[in-house]
Amino acid sequence: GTGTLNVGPNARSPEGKRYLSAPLVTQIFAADPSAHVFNGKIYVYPSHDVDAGIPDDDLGNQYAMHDYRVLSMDRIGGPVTIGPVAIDVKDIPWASKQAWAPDAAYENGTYFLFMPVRDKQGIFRIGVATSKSPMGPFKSEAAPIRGSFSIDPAVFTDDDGKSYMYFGGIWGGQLQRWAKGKFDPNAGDTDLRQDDKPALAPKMAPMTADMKQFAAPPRDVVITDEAGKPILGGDHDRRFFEASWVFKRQGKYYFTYSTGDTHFIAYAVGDKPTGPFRYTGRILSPVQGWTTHHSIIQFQNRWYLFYADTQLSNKNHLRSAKVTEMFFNADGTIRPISPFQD
Ligand code: FUB
Repeated sequence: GTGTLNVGPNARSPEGKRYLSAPLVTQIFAADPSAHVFNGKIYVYPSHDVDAGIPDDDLGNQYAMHDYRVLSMDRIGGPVTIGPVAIDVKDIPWASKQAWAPDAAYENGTYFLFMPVRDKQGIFRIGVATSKSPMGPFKSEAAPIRGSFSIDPAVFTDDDGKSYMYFGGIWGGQLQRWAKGKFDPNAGDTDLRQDDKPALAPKMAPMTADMKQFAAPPRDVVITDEAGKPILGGDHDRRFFEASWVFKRQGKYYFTYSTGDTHFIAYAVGDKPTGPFRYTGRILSPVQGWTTHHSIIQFQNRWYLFYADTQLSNKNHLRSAKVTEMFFNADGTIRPISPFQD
């Protein structure tokens, strides 16, 4: 019951800090919140965290989620509806386990759920499921997206109607095993271990008009430093780890992501959806818990950051989605957010 949860006005982090925001819901654990505005309403597509009793490791085996549920709300701060199971891994014909951070999109009367899940060989692939309702239930395609791999899909639709999927994650997300173009199970559990070489890049691919396949092979999303040089693998404060999210504001494209083992949400800015993107700064300092994974939406002329922490559980794999307003400076930079009040 919620009686044992660390929630309410007296809630404090293990370091005694007050939280910036309260969990959106306390009845279930919900992480990696991908928020969207459909028909004037906010829908959040999170991972649905459960406790499988698996100890923490660097590959994230403790993140053993097996279904998705959708959250919805009419306004920020209003009541949140928790949808029923939108799709279960057992109803994804190609999948085996670990239903990780999803995303969603709407196109031409259909809602799409994009799902990174391990296939029967244990390799992460990205699948698509469809519904006529934003809450689901969603019906899976028979096979994952051809040429898809790794985790954390984020679909961005540009003003011209073209959609792109950004994806990838190192360590448990397996991106390092694809560095040579095909899956290498011996490529290690973390990264390339080449700290003075460009870091592993997130990937992007344009989507077909039916949103079910890549229209071209995935290519690197290049993130550069101030001098235009690729961020290096050893630069753990700035290099891409996982959790891509792209939005557009005043003609600029913001590629936002998690730095993983340094626990920042960072951003890089570019002039085209294909990049390159120049590292610009941090959006969110470390939350309580190991992972940090967010989304950003504009709703009724304000910008909001959705994120997650372990306020309710103090366990890395039992996370709670939260939201806070996000502000821009006149030069387009984002005012950094702390997830704590003091
Ligand atoms: O929630 C499982 C995985 O952990 C996600 O896919 C990553 O982004 C990280 O949050």
